[in-house]
Amino acid sequence: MIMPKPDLTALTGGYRKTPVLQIGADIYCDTQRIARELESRFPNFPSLFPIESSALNDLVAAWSDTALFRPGASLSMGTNLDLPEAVLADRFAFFDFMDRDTLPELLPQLFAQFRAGLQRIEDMLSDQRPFLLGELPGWADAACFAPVWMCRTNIRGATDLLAQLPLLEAWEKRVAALGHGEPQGATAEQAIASACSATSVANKEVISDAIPSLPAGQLITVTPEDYGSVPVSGSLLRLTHYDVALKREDPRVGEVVVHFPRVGYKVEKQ
Ligand SMILES: N[C@@H](CCC(=O)N[C@@H](CS)C(=O)NCC(=O)O)C(=O)O
Repeated sequence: MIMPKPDLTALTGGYRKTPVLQIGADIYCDTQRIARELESRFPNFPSLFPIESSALNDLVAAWSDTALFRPGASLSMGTNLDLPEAVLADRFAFFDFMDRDTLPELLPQLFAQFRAGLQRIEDMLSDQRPFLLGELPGWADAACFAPVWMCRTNIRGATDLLAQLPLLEAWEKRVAALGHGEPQGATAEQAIASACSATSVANKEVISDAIPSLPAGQLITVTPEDYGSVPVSGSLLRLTHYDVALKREDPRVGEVVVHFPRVGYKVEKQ
């Protein structure tokens, strides 16, 4: 739950956020990148990006990951200051947009911001559509469900906010009813063994109009622009307007390719 996360960072090269997707020797960081990978690997499952709302799904998810998540995460911390000190210290160091000393006095403003964000979800559903972008559930629903779940389970005193939003609550039930499939657990040792025995399936592609302009094989770092900004180093394998990927070696996991979204990440020459 807290740093250090030696098994995770052996795979990612330092990225420590939750969640990360691993398939063999390919490691996908950030839900934005994970969703697109699942979409391309499992085309026979119902799409996360229905054709009529494909790019909008990314935009709504980006809003949820910033304007909705930030006050939500701040409230999760600020209404739970009796958590174990090790967890508080880890999260306050990680979420550098919150200040431990001023958080208690900011709670009313954070509740206001979070409530205003929830209202946008209610408004998206105002024409009685079942899901945020239309008839079909998509990535926008999954992404917005997360802060609502956070509200229901972590933020003290916030379930009253949800009770004021009937369309949101009905939508929340529909999304929850989609379920979680049939998950099977794996240990960290199994994950590492799977990386060791697999070879990456990533395609090399560095586009000619990439910014910055870099050759494949260049030693680079990729760093989240927002918080948890640990740089990951390796040699450039992919750079497009959608994603960036680097190849790296680790004594425990062998050669792996670590993938990130392009939006929200810094790519720099080492
Ligand atoms: N933009 C990232 C945000 C990820 C994020 O902030 N995750 C939080 C949990 S909600 C986290 O990593 N918390 C600290 C931890 O799990 O160590 C994504 O969409 O995956």
